[in-house]
Amino acid sequence: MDKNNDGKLSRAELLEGFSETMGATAAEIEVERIMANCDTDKNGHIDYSEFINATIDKRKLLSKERLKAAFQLFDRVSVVFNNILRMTMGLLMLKN
Ligand SMILES: [Ca+2]
Ligand SMILES: [Ca+2]
Repeated sequence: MDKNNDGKLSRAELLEGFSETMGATAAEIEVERIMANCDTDKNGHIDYSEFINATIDKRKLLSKERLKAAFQLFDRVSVVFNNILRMTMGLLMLKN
């Protein structure tokens, strides 16, 4: 999904990726949600630290079910992000 391999996901890259698996309108909604939740400095890109911060900030608020839903969402975003989230979830499961 990271088409230009700069280690960040732009809004356009996300939209392009999601458009391959769902309708344009649904893709737009998904991307808006991801940008709103993860792009904390609002520069239009999601980088690794923002992704990790979003995951860690929410771990106290999210139930395991919601975490699982977030996991499924990001499962479609990127294999790399997916692996990071798997590790994070593994740590959370151990703590709980
Ligand atoms: Ca990129
Ligand atoms: Ca950003």
